[in-house]
Amino acid sequence: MPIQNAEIAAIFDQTAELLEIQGGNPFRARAYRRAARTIENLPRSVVSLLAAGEELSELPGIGKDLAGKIAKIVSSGRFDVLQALKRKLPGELVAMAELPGLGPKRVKLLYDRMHIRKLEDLRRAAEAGKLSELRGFGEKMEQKILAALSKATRTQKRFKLSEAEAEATSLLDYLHLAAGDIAVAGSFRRRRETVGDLDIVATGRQLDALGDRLVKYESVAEVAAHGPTRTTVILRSGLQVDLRVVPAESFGAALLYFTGSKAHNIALRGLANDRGWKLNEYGLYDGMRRLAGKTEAEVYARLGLDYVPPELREDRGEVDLAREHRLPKLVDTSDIRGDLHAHTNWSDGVASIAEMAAAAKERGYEYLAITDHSRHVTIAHGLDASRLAQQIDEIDRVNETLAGIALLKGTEVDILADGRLDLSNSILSRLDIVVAAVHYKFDLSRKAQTERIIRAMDNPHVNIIAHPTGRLLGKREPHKVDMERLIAAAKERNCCLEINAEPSRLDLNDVHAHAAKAAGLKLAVSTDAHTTHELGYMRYGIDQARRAWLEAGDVVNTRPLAKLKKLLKR
Ligand code: DGT
Ligand code: CA
Ligand code: CA
Repeated sequence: MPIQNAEIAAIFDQTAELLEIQGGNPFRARAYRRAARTIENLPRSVVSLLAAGEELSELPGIGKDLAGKIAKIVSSGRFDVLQALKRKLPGELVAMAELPGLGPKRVKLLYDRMHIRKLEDLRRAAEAGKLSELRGFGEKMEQKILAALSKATRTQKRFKLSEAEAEATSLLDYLHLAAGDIAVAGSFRRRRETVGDLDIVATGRQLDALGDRLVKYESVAEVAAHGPTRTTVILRSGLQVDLRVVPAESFGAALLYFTGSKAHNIALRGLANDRGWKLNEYGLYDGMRRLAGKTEAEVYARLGLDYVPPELREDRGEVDLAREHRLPKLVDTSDIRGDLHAHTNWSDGVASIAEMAAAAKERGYEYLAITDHSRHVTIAHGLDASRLAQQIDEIDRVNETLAGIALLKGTEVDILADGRLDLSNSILSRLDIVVAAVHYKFDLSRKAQTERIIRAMDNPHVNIIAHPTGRLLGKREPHKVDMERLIAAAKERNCCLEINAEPSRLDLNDVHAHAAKAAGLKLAVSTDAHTTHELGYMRYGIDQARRAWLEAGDVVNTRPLAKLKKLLKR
């Protein structure tokens, strides 16, 4: 999913807001707001304008400087000016400005006059009726703020795995100097699609040195607890970090305990109890005698189990299989031989066909499918039959110049509301691969949506259904679909379902993908890359495939090219 115009506009609006809170030159804030409105109202996506080589600086309110900034946001997904502002502003002013009724001006007033810089301080002041002493704050406003605050604390935010990973990587880089062994445990290590907080387990020569270092980390917004073996901080992003420092001989037991899941831990403790032993975060014990604890492998072995990869630790039957030496041999990124869903600057991607090919080759792939959008997704600048025919010729030409990697000619064709496809069979028959997807009319009934997608699969050219539920984590609920029926229909028709690896999609999810495997269906793990960089999303798709118990044999793009081509002939 390339960055949308609305997201760029939101980034600029937030930047303007923080500049206003900071109280600097009002013209800077106004310039960002003006640019935000321009971008919001563009008929085409900024990504496609850039891809077409058009000059953004010619748009109203966007000069050379802002045009450069927009290009950087598109390529990196972040805006360093905004990041810097967030780091600079004290406490929770950013979160405060986002509360309904409180914009940047009022937040600045609260800070300047009453030194309120935390949500908690704001709550106390509102409860004590102190806000109405300020100009522009009435009693009504106080009530509104209190209502918004109680809502904000009720829905605790979960972070996408990719977001948590960005935080974890920098934090571990910073901490490891003071640590012996150190690892992020919890849902992060189990590679769940979203993460509630980061649980870090570490050993160190000097136990308390590590916590002392953590509280000094530059992105820490708040220290919630700080003791000799346990420290909890909240980062500026709102992500909580729990650090536990343990003696080296307990590292494995602590890592096991804090990796969880809780249900998996309980199953393991049951096994220990059956033998009259005790398992906790310090080790495995027979009375006072220590049996294991330095490594996880040691604990599993002592319990008579094969080592269970973290992605499987959900108490979904893995403990029994580990005892019977029957755990699946999980698929790994190194098994992947190619990517079957990628975009170029022919539609809403950023890179050329040749650039995507080179990047795929660099990843060691044998093949890459070029699957640009069809016409129906007008915002994505989709291809009609005649442009697709041109692209087919172009891919043939590029293929002749390539060594060591093959481009597959494909499309991500829209599934129309009634299940027909947005391209005719005469052009589809010229392609190596057809990926079909729903991009609109998400609100059909469960029955109608299911039948719409099955009808698309009735077309024998269709190989893969992309992102089958259409969800966007934290943004859009999955559309209603009878997954069991969809899986059975795909199996009957020799069609595949996709695990879309884009970090906010991860669609199918782990549970659905597991059901697909159980039904004997093959899956494609694909990135949906819109830039060369996004080909790297593959590992998030593999994380979910592993959580779904998939082995290399369950994933079509682990096949060598010749075998894959046979599979693609329905
Ligand atoms: P999250 O943070 O909501 O994404 O999910 P987790 O799994 O990281 O959960 P968290 O952070 O509350 O706890 C980390 C691990 O610590 C959890 O996976 C298992 C372990 N744990 C926490 N509380 C308990 C408990 O009461 N009993 C047991 N057996 N383990 C626990
Ligand atoms: Ca956690
Ligand atoms: Ca935790």
